[in-house]
Amino acid sequence: MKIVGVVLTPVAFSDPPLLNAMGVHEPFALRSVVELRCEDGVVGLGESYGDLAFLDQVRKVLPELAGHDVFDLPGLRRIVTRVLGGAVFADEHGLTGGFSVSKTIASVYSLFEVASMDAQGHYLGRPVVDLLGGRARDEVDFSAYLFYKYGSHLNAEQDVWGEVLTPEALVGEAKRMIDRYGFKSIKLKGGALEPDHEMDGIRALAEAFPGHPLRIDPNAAWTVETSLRVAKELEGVLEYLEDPTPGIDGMAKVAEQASMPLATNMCVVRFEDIEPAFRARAVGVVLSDHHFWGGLRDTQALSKTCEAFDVGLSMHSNSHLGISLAAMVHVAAATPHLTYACDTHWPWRSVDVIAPGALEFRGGAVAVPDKPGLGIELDPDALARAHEDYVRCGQTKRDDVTYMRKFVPSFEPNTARW
Ligand code: GKR
Ligand code: MG
Repeated sequence: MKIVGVVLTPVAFSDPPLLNAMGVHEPFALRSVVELRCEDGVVGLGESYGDLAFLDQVRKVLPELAGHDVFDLPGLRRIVTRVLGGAVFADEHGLTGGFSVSKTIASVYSLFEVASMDAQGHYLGRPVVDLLGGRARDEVDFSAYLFYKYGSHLNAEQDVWGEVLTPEALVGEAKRMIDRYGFKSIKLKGGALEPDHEMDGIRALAEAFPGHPLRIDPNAAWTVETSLRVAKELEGVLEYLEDPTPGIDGMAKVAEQASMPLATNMCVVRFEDIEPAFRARAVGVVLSDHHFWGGLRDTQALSKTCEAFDVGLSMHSNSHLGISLAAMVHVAAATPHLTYACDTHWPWRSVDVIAPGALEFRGGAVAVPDKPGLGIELDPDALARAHEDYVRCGQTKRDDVTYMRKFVPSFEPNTARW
């Protein structure tokens, strides 16, 4: 089934002022939506990053896709590799590890692979999970992804979540999220406040939600020494400790003494990172993310590799909309070795580009859609509104650091500062 046209739409959606080691989320998060228009009126959907640097790479590939068969995924990868050559898309937020030629190719390929598989599913009348080998599970567990946050954006009214800078407010945020979505595990984005303050937050969560596995992810904001202190103090409390410190060597030093596994979406972000990281025993859990690991099928390959080395697999997220959530659900359902609840930023967004109802959270899990393809439909009016927001907001990249300096002029990113 041949591609006859491709529409790429950059979109923006409002995002609360969430804190992390690099600063604070800007008023809008950016994404890209791709529609692969195929013969017989079939359309395949994909979603990925919306930074201009990424869109520039994607745009180079678009003219090469006409006439390509959506079932020819190796051919798709060859096109992306040929067109992008030595290009590197460098994200500015730095929260998903370094960028490289192979990661750039994997990221751009992934956008079109997902859309191709959605189109394949529509053509065959089967859900994407079936095209990936079938269901290892009928529903996919997600974790409550908590953030410290400011109460409002600059010059704006307080948002519905309010300010969250204390353990009490953090428990309130978790309660609100768990009441609404039923999450059974909890992840705290750390690296925003002093480590002792964040440990108090974790202890408050452990007390308020007994039996809920807990994780903290400071995005490499801590030194090896601080990471070891946190690991010691939170022994028996954390399910895993995510990216406490930068680099494979630093992670290996922490892993050697920490009692809980270390997880990462920063020091193992490409297949080339696996050998040195696993050899150094730096990580016990890899956070997959089809957006930069080369799509849905490469995510399954990552899972198999982790299984062979007795390393766990979880799933990373960034601010995203429903097309990405659908893709995450299908690949997670088709991946037997996925040993932890997946991350999602879903609760933080308030609009979407897909028609409502296809993806619902019950008991913290999303049932795998039965309908063909990803099982979702684009809402053209919502897409148009999100594109207008993209044009109106004027943001062209994610830049948490510069925005943070409007709140705290002397702010410096926290990477390994504590
Ligand atoms: O949304 O601020 C955020 C997160 O910090 C995100 O950008 C990270 O990539 O969630 C991610 C993570 O697990 O590191
Ligand atoms: Mg992380």
